[in-house]
Amino acid sequence: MDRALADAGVTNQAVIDFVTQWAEHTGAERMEVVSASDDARLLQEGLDAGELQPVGEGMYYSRSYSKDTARSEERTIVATADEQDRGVYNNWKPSSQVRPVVEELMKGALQGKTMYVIPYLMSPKGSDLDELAAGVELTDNRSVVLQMIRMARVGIEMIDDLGDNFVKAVHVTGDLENLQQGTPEDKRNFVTVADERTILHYGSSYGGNALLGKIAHGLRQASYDGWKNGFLVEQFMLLGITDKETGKKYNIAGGFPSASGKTNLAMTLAPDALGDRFYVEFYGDDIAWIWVDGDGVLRGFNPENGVFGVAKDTNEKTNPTAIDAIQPGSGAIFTNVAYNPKTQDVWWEGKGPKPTDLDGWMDWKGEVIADRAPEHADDPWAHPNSRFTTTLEQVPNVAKDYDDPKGVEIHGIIFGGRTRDREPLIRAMDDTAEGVYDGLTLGAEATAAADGKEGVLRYDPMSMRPFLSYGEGDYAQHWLDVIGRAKNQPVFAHVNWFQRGEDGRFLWPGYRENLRPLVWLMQYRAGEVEGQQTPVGVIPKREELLLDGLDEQALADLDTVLTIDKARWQEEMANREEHLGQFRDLPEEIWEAHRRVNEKLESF
Ligand code: GTP
Ligand code: SPV
Ligand code: MN
Repeated sequence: MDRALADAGVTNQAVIDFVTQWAEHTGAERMEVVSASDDARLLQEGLDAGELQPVGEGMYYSRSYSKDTARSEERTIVATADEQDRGVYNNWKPSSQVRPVVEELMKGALQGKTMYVIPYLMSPKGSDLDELAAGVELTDNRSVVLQMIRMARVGIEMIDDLGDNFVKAVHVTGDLENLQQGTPEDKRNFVTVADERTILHYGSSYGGNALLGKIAHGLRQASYDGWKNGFLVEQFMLLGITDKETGKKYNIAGGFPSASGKTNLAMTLAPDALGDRFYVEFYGDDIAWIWVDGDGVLRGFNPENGVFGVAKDTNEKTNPTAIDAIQPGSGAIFTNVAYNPKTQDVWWEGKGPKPTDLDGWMDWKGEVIADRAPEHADDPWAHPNSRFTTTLEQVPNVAKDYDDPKGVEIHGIIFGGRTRDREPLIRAMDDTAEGVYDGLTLGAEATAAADGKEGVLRYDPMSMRPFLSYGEGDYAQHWLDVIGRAKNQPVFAHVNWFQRGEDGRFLWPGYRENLRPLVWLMQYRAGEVEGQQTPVGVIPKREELLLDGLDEQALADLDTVLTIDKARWQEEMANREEHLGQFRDLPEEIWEAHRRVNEKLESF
């Protein structure tokens, strides 16, 4: 075991101690320290073992166990020694109570197996946050290693010089067919011991449950670290828009709940979407770390190295950029989509026409589609939370400075979600407290990204509900403190691409067209348009939006998505009061913002 560490060039004694202790505890038979340069070999091993299947040249398919296809929010716990860290949403438990439970589940669990050691950095190397971005994930699962290589910067050289400053992350897959997922006897436990910077996840090989650098560290642990160290960690996309006419560039960060449009927004606003005037650059699609630098400038970066995107409805028309990023040779991995071993092809709902020749096609469960019983004929081929994994490098409009450890200036912060009524296309807010209040009251329909939640209306503060690590009142105060320190106050906005008509259709075409309201927001911030005041923010005047090329139906529906429904909003305000009322120590500034909006609505 020690040899494996020495051969891999690990000299950091704290890493050696951590790995050795867990190798003993789990009883691992072998150990392998991995780096990004091991990718080709591990892919071949995965293919040979049947864990992966080829998709054309240089792309891969994997299927996870059918009861293990999304994050489990009920089984996710934040543990610390201090009960003050208990929030409404973080599922807080005392670490003295939960740590022993997971440790017991992991004891001896790797007998006869290989323990992969994944040293990683959740940041571009060389940032001021390196010490908080470093981690070592231990896992028994080769597919998890391959995903981590895509999603993080992996290799001992990333962290060997950082001493004990790394997150200790242990992942054990467990016997997936005998974990009683979703029953009262559920054995899965996904624990972040935030004050010990330790992550212990047992019982899944899927995405946010298993790629510990991404969600458990990059969002959950990091939000705790950010609270203690003065920066924000959010489930945000990050993009830049340049107006070639004025030469100005605006960077916008934004929170949308899981599977609600971050990847698509950050990627698909391709340069040609609105004629030739704007240039759009991709920075990140799921996580942003945001801070105020020594000059008082609000900045942020994407700590990830890749994209773990929702496959459903990704196609040449909705998101050509994503399609470009998952071409032969890209190294992309598709998970839980439909697969055809004969043609080595993949398919998902909304990819394009459904294959008419069923020969060879298998659905996300691995069942032969041609053999389906009649009552299952219309079941989806792909799981609604099926995904593709690819690296930032593969994204054609990735920003030149995407891996600059200094990050980029942030000019705007937006929130949005799946909201079928009430929320207009866009409303801007200049006041920071009102912007923070707006984020805290983000309400939307939940999606298939979490087990058993699809369609339920719920509040999801800043889109961080599943990832919050401490109390919401403290979280709100932290937001006010960090943004308050910036000399470049960002403009805030709430957007909604998902308003529906009475017939259920989306009233706004969305996807690439979402550039139009964002351009309006840039122009609003620059004082080039003034919009119209409403109690809940400034919304565009119809003529201020760039409408060239927008289709007839969208033009006809436009007035509806630019309307504030007073009665519906007043109903919402009562719900908000109840929602905010649950939070301990909510700052008075947030209540004041709530009351201001209420008063404005009354006289509207
Ligand atoms: P996570 O990775 O789970 O955090 O999700 P995300 O917020 O990045 O979601 P993503 O962009 O992958 O979108 C999820 C689903 O919403 C996909 O099926 C998209 O096709 C769909 N979607 C995204 N943008 C739009 C839009 O503007 N309009 C409509 N109607 N659907 C959209
Ligand atoms: C999400 O669920 O918000 C994701 C995907 O980004 S996962 O990595 O599975 O958490
Ligand atoms: Mn996400």
